[in-house]
Amino acid sequence: MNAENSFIRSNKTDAYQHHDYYLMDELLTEEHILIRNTVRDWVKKDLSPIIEDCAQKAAFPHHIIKGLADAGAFGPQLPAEYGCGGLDYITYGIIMQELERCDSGIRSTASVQGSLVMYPIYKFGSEEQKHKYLPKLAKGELMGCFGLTEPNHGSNPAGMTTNFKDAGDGKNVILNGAKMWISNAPFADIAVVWGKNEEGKIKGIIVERGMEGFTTPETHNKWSLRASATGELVFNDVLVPKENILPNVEGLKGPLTCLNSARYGISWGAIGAALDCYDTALRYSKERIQFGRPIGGFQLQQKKLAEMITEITKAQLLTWRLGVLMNEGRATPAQISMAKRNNVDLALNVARNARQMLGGMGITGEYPIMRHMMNLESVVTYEGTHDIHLLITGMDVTGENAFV
Ligand code: TGC
Ligand code: FAD
Repeated sequence: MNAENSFIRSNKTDAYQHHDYYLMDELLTEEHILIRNTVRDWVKKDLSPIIEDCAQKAAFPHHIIKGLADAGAFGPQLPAEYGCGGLDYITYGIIMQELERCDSGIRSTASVQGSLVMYPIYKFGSEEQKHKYLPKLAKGELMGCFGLTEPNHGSNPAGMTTNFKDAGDGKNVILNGAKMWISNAPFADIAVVWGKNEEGKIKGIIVERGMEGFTTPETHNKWSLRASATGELVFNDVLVPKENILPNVEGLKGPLTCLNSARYGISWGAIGAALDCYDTALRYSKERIQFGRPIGGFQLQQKKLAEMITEITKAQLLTWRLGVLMNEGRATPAQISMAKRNNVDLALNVARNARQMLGGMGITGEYPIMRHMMNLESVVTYEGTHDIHLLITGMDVTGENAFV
């Protein structure tokens, strides 16, 4: 390494600097900024130094769960009376963005816990279920997962075959079936599972680790979200108490309502991954010398950076407005789909261009870009694929349903 090109850094140092091209911070409250700074500081101190190793080893860092809980990452938008944050949707988005600025897999862990496990229990659960589970989930004393996707039913969850029937003992149902691609499954203490009852109606049911016939084999050999644990949920005549059924929802709108909250969080999170790639490429472009000058002085590299910050800024505006609509209870599922699709797509494009800007260094773990890029290949697929969200927007604007 020559002195001119002294840019090579340890991947344990997080030198991220804040980017706010349109002065969006003026639209935030002091509390939003305080929470953002707190989460960012924690990420820089405790998460960034270990994340590359975790991804290389395909290991979820279990020891950070308490830190995530203390940072308020589990259900910040749910009411304080159940031990949750009692904060607004913009705060929730900000926390997801700070986590995904480090790694989409860590944001996934928090999204699943807050939006796909705590939210359905809060929204559709009985008072007993809420008091039993929510305070412990908020503190990270219990971790959860969300089982909707099946081996033969991904984009089309209505076709699910997981089912439960009355056990005939007055107390339990018998659950059978399998879920696939489930984030947090290998270590979750509880699973919110969507299955059909004897009438063929979709219901949510809370399954606890340790119930006989319930197993959670881990999915290996992922090239993406390697710091997040993914697995299956297998139910083989599992006896589950009837009191574990979520009483207050029936039909596909149950799980899809939870996805609205999680997709909203992803729309903020993906901007975090994009910002980290942009920040890395910008800094590199000022330090990497070729043909006797920093590569940031070449027009083709400036074009890449200018387009990155333009798209990031547009996404920041879209997402902030969506947050306001969420707070007012006016955001529609189609608006959320548009933001999820747009922001993940832009983040992938930013990552791909940033990787090119780093040349050969872009493929190494010395920089976070390739990890973000690979992670985003999952984010563009889960919670509804890029194409499914386009069809949701298409249906919304035309009134014609392309899914039937
Ligand atoms: P469709 O007939 O349109 O709707 C069935 C019922 O659901 C209602 N509904 C919604 N309700 C709330 N929010 C939404 N976003 C809703 N979308 C639809 C609808 O009104 C209807 O209600 P009702 O009362 O009339 O019964 O359903 P469809 O079968 O035609 O499917 C529509 C489609 C394709 C858009 C939907 O199924 C879909 O979104 N597919 C994508 C599946 C998906 O996103 N799976 C995600 C799995 S979880 C995950 O990936 C977690 S990753 C976690 C991480 O690590 O971060
Ligand atoms: P398919 O539905 O088989 O789709 C394959 C392709 O066909 C896609 O390109 C899709 O866009 C396209 N396609 C499908 N239908 C149509 C159509 N009507 N028109 C046009 N194109 C169409 N699920 C959970 O329930 N819980 C989780 O915690 C969870 N975590 C995940 C973590 C990871 C790392 C991954 C990769 C997935 C996770 N998922 C989870 C599953 C995820 O939601 C599904 O992978 C996703 O919904 C797509 O389903 P599929 O993989 O079966 O693809």
